[in-house]
Amino acid sequence: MRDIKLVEVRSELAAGTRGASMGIDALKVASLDKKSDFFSKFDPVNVKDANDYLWRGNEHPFAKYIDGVYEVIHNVYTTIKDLRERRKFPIVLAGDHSTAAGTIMGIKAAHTDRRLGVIWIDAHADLHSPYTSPSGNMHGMPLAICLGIDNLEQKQNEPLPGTIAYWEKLKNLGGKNPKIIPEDIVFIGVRSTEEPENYLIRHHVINNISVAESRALGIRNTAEKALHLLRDCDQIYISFDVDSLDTSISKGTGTPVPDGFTIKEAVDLNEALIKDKRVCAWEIVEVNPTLDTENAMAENAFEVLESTTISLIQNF
Ligand code: HAR
Ligand code: MN
Ligand code: MN
Ligand code: MN
Repeated sequence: MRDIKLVEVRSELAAGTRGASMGIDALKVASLDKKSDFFSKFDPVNVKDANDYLWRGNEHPFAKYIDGVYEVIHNVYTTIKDLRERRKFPIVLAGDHSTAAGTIMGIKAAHTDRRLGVIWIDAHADLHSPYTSPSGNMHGMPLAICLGIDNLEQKQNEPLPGTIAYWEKLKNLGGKNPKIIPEDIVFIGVRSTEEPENYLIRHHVINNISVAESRALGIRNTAEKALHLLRDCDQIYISFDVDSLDTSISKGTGTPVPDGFTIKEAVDLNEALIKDKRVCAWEIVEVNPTLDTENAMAENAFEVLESTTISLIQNF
């Protein structure tokens, strides 16, 4: 029996549009509207956010609010490390996706000897550094933080010395760098990347199972393929960014991208993936109800959250 712990992180600073910190509460509203008792079953841990930085102004154009983002990632890291040391299974509900860096650091720090694989279900590759980011939004950077990759070969920006100091601190948070290696990442549904990311994907041969390939394979075989690609890993973390879903489903996320997964595909995919006994944490991010109509994205995302959790409980 898995000992599930819900972790709530109202992260906000690393997205380009405001409102992702309300995503968790939108999921709760969705659960009530659907008359689900899901949230009554868990006593969540709340990770402290740093959203007050929004009122202090941003001093880091190529890594916006990196001082506040650092605090939140640090808080997520210590929370997840503690939970994994106590053999809990974290289900992380977060706002912006930068928190995934803290989740990865925490999992790794709790069991440094275990090789960690990452299944990243997202429209984006989130492989930028302050040297390459087109937006300076740090939700596009969590995998680069954990890989310890600056990608200076593809340098576009000249970050300020103060920004670089924070970036170095971030990469070194949570023990020895890197926490993961490129071959232990499997992207699913990535379809909106910039050239500096494409360079890394090519150079390190990072696997991406596209939406089209998933459909050709069938969702079950897609899950099997992803898990097989990580056959040398001892533990696996799944990160589900709701912008992996198709834009037809909802506008309620900061950076929607066309040609994504249907809800049924996302449900089937996550249900299948979480049955692998090496999976040790699951995360859902980037619901933004302020961009939405009638909470549609949260209602859809809640279906994925609930069905994935039930699959986890039923399988163990
Ligand atoms: N790659 C773009 C950037 O860095 C878009 C970032 C991504 N948005 C996310 N991450 N939601 O998955 O600006
Ligand atoms: Mn993302
Ligand atoms: Mn995304
Ligand atoms: Mn290499």
